[in-house]
Amino acid sequence: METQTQFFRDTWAEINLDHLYENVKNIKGHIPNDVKVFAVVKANAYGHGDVQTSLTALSAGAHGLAVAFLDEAISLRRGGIIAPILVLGATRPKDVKMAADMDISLTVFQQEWLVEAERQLSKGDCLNLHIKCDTGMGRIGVRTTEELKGIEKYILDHPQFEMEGIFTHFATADELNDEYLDEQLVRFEHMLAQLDSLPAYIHSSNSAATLRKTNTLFNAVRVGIAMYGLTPSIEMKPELPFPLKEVFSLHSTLIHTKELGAFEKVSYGATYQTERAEWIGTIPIGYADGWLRKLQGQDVLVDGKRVPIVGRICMDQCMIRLPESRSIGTHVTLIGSQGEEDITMDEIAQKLDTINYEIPCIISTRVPRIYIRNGEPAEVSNKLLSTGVQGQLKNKELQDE
Ligand code: PMH
Repeated sequence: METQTQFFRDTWAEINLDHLYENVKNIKGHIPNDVKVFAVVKANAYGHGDVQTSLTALSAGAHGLAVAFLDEAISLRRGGIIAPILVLGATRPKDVKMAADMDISLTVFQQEWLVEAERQLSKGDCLNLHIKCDTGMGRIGVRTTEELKGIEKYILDHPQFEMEGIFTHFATADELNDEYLDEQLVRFEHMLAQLDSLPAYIHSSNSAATLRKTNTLFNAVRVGIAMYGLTPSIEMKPELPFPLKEVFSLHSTLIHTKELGAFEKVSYGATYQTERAEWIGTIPIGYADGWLRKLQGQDVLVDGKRVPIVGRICMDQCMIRLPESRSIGTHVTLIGSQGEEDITMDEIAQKLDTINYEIPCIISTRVPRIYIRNGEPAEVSNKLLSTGVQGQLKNKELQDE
């Protein structure tokens, strides 16, 4: 693989598709054969890369894909994906024709939406719909059986619509106390009982429920975080039915080192001062890459050892304190392992007072992703450069005209 020609900086993320494959296989193995897996690949597959992640998840036995917005579904179709795709969030009625034409399933939770959507569709169109029930998440979804029956009837009465699925989403599946989840489940089952006939897909489980609550599986599950090798919550860690393997790791390279004398300052605000003579290295990653300023003081790995980030994190660079002189080009791991040492996504999440979900999502598209397949770097996605090059070509075309 000629990575050199595909990105031009010393910072990158590695997306281990072998780990993703194994996680999906293990999830499949954990649930009954007839329960279908929808791989949740919204938000560019939680920052991992939508098309590459989707193809691997599908090859490991996922049945379909789920995203938040129609744009994300279109991106997958344009990437050549033919598997079922469900948009979990709201879609504007004026955009439904696009979804029908691209065989993308949408979520419905308002009857007025159906009335408007119908106007966009022609005879012969078929739009697949999943009804969303709000059983206690309070986000989107029908809350009453009247609303549900109204939507069901409208769909059945209009041949442009197909009722393909019904679903709900749990608010507390990652907590070990099941009280609220059980309440939501009862409400969902009550709603299902109101339907004249059950659609093809009935689903409620995210990763947490899929891993720990067999009575929530129905005939399909929507799995995101576990597929990426991350545990839905810290309290679930001891409960995992099989080990999850982290897919995303983050890397950089020493681009500059120097020995500073005692009492020298480092970075904006001069917040760090050397105590004695110290080796300070610079790595080309900063808050514009999603390596946020709050990570000041966080360890990174150099030669298998932890060393701290010192001074403020800048937009594009930050500094680390090295135990001794190191050569330019030395590999620095910010998330992932080197030798015996490991910096997990959970460690970074804890430092940022957040959940592991947020971390790969906020590593910006300025960071190229290298895909590892069969243990080898197989492909690079550099969203920044691909749009940049197109932009340049457009400019050139304009100049030539
Ligand atoms: N289904 C829906 C409707 C979701 O919103 C999500 C994740 C999933 C399934 C997958 O959940 P998992 O990654 O825990 O398996 N949604 C979000 C969210 O909106 N904020 O964080 C995760």
